Amino acid sequence: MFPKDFLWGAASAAYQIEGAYKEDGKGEGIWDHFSHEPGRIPHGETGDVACDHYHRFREDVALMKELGLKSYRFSISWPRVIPDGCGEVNEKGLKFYSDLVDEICAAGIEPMVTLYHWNLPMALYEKGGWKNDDSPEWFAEYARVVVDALSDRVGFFMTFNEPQIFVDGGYNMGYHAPFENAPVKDILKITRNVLLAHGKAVKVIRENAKRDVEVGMAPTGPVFLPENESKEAVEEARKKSFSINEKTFANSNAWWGDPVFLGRFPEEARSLFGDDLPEFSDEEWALISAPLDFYGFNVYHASSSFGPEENKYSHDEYSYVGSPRNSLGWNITPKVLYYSPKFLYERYKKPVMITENGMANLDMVSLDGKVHDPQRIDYINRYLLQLEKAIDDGVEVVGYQYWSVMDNFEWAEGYNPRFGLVYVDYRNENRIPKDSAYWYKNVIRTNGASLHENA
Ligand code: GCO
Repeated sequence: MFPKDFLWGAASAAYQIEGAYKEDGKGEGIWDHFSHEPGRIPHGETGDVACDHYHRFREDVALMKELGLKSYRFSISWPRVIPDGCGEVNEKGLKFYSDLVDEICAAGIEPMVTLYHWNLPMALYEKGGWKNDDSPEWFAEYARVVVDALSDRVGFFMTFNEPQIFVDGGYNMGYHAPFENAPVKDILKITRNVLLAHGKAVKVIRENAKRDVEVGMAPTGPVFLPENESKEAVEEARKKSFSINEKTFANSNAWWGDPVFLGRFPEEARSLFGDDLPEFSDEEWALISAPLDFYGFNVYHASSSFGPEENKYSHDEYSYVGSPRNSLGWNITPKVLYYSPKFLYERYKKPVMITENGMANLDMVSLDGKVHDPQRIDYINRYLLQLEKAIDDGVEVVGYQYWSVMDNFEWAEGYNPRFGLVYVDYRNENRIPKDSAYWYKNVIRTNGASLHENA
């Protein structure tokens, strides 16, 4: 059973929905900049206009209210609030978020703020971005501005969204802005700065919040499923879910989770990097690992699906020739919503909040003018039943934020993948709640009881 005050919600991120990329004094971010480079995004798509949420937020919040959301997770655009990244504050940009928060609160919805969902101010990138040792201080200053403006009404703050993706994907693998393939020593330096930035921001939030706040982070990371339910198989899956290697360490769970929640690097880190492993003083470790209130986790699919050889099907129940996938080709693996909160809760001993989970689908408007998305309904239903099972087995889970509240700009994939509960026609910005939106409304209304109707 889902707990009484379970936070049923949905999520978004500033660059993916806002548009208004140059309006009211907003500065340029790395996503603004790099999406304009030819060849980066299919069809040259950008977030310049996106869902035009900047101008339509009242209509969007009215829809969220209509769907009965209890919480809404969104992010603040750093360059909208501080155009050069540090220094002068753009009051108009800040007012947009203040008005948005007012609107969300008036709708009876709990606002949840993510400080960093990737659109680093370009002016800071030009100074080295996260490679610059001043970056933790820049971030703390930005956090201070946001907390001063919003913490009288906002009760949930998250520092970073998915350091795995913006560090490994942005600086190592180079498939996200700023599209770099930086050497390992840079990734280690970025790690150091991002961890310190996190710690400093948490301190700023704790010391300056005007009401009681819950503070967390929203990482992601590969979670492996056991091949069967035996104790050995579960231990094997757990071990793989927290292991790191020298190539994709920054994409792992433990690389970020262990420092923040356990105050140390994962065990293998020293043997992998020797003296190159970032050093922190005792005070710095205390700052980085200051207690958080929850472990936010973004999760879409399990990683067990492929065997050890890349692209080889394993023989588990989720990955076989023709197995169910979303429109990005991601495996549909409901059990990841059982095992990921379980593994994270057992290792880090913090309540878990699913800060993102959802399905990209080939949604279209039918002849009747509606958007029928039975696959998404089935996806959420299956996943939530597994989450409920984790709760029944004693895992503390405090909320679920469906990704995403509306269709939006899916980074390097552009606008083709549609994750929303609400369909967006980008030609005219019309919104149409999909069948799944009304279905989710009923899940929320019954606090999850309706999930059992078809199961
Ligand atoms: C991420 C981000 C979201 C994505 C979503 C679907 O996980 O990449 O947090 O911004 O849009 O996860 O890929």
